[in-house]
Amino acid sequence: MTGTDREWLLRQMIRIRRFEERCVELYSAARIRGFMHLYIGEEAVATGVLQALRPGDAVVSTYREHGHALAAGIPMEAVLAEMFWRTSGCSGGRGGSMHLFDAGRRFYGGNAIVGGGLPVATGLALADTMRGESSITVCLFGEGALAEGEFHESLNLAALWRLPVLFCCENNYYAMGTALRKEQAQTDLALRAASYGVTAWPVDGMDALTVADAARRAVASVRGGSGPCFLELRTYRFRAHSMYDAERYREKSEVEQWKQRDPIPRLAEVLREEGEVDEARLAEIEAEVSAEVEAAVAAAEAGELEPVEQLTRHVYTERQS
Ligand SMILES: Cc1ncc(C[n+]2csc(CCOP(=O)(O)OP(=O)(O)O)c2C)c(N)n1
Ligand SMILES: [Mg+2]
Repeated sequence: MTGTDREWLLRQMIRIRRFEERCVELYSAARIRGFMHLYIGEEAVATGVLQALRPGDAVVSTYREHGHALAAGIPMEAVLAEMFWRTSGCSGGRGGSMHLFDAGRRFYGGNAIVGGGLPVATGLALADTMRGESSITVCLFGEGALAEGEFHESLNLAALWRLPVLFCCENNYYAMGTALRKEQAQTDLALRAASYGVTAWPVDGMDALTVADAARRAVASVRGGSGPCFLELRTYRFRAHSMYDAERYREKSEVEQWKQRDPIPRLAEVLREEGEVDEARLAEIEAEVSAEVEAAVAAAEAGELEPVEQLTRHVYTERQS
């Protein structure tokens, strides 16, 4: 990777982190309401995976998708406006935090259903193949999805039909309060994917450079027609499952240990050591990101709510006159 690419990774991770830290404040002030799931700690996955894509590739995500949406290029203003339910939001204010969507960028959500994205991604890849397109589909999901039938159906069909899907499992070791080790006998998730004939391997999901390398290799293989790949990205969420969670299922010391592997200072340190950024450059990036976040807040605050008369739009087919 060139120095510019590596700085891009760092900048994206900082954008996601600062954005969500601001979202916590806005949530506490009741400016954002409803469910909200933070990605803090997992930023190396979204940035490392999505940098490997080309325009025209599709992305399917989960309810923990602010980072995926930002790294996929959806403007921060459109993401935050969506969380404020404004018409200027990327889903027209009808989706909120869990349903960020941007068909133009081929970002197909944001999905509240655990495992719900896997068949969507498999179907998108099938459609692209039938149309003769060279695009691929990346599907991001938590390790909780492996307990769903959709995981097994999707991996089987994608492998059987050699579809261009990159399955990216964000293994943060917990599905709400359920620890992976208490739920599954086989916790080597790449092995489980491999049993379907899918090329699969585990990746250190706390290191953006490692994720980026793995994603590039996997994307090249998928685009080259070798069928689907599966990456088990081992990561950790530093915050609660959602905004309401007493976190009684894990020790504080475990969280602290994982924080030692925070992907942002880790990459900043590498770039500093190799002379690609210095303190002044880091401060500049932070200042630019802070200005971007504040501009997004101001734009979201100023955005309009959809008039009540239009609430049934997109629910029923509109009568053609
Ligand atoms: C089909 C289905 N079952 C249960 C739920 C409730 N639920 C919401 S999030 C979640 C945990 C999923 O964990 P994981 O897939 O590991 O993703 P993470 O939240 O860790 O990113 C569950 C069980 C749901 N949304 N959908
Ligand atoms: Mg999980």
